[in-house]
Amino acid sequence: MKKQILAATLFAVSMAASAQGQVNIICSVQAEWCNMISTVYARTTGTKVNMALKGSGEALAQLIAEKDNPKTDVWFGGTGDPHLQAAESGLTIEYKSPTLAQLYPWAQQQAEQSGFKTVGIYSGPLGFGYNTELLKKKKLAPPKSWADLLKPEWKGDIQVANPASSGTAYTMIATLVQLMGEDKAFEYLKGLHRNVSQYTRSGTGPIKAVARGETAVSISFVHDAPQERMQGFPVETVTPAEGTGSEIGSMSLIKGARNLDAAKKFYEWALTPQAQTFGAAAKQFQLPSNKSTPVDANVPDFKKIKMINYDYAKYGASAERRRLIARWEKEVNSLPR
Ligand code: S7P
Repeated sequence: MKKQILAATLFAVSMAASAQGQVNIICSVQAEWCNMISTVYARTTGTKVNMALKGSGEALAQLIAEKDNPKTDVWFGGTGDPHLQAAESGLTIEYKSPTLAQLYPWAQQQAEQSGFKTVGIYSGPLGFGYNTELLKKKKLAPPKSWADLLKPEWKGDIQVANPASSGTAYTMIATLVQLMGEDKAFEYLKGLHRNVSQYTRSGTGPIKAVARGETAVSISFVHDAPQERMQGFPVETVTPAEGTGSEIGSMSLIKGARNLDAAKKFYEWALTPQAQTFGAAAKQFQLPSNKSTPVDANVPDFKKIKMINYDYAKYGASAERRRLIARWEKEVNSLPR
């Protein structure tokens, strides 16, 4: 990994002469990765990087709020559905990167179906996190399926994010709807609601709560767990037996960006294999979108997971996303627990 960081640094240094000015980025991956790319990119290109950290749902809300007076140039990372919604709502601009052909088909497809207003930068599957020590204490077996999460033994012991603020939680709803059909999925969500102790604002909150023993189980992206384990927390993950969905973490250029040239340079850099190694270097283990980026051993192996054929176009559409979240608020979140 050290060699890759060096290569990425040298690559960025070689760009230093041409890059100038500043770039305003909303970064929707975890802080360690955001801070690393911000520091390396600023130091090696001479570009001033102003970076704001926000989960995907919150990032979309900010971009909507600043639509008439954009303060952001690039939106880096975060679940793909809100990026597609931003594209559809005219918040982002079309840009066909010359690097597109170097990306995996799922990343290119994300670009094509948005009219090239976003692009895939990583992917990762949804699953469950669990605290091995807490489960041992409670003499409970790890959940293996969506059905298992409805068992009374998990009452008050499951955390998941709130789909109104979290792209991760919206990915869960869209996954369940595709897996079960919409009405059955909502029946399921009502059952799950009885066992949920807390709907967190951000999608990464629940796995951190599991790691720290604040709750037994979370619904999370499985690539968010190894980092917790590396810090010594007793956390493992599993993907549900019935099948699961995944995110296409995305990147978009903002319409009305004040620093468009600098934004495009950052965007191109972020698609290079060298820049994409910073994910794993920051202990974030999504699958990178450039086919030449080395894949860390901690990245979940999609071939071993039962994946649904997630319809990103349908579930990334604004109307569908708004409708499903409103239905969840009305029929699920309003219920007592
Ligand atoms: O970096 C970890 C990760 O799980 O967080 C991203 C995203 O911001 C989550 O957004 P929400 O808080 O809105 O759920 C994911 O894209 C990424 O994999």
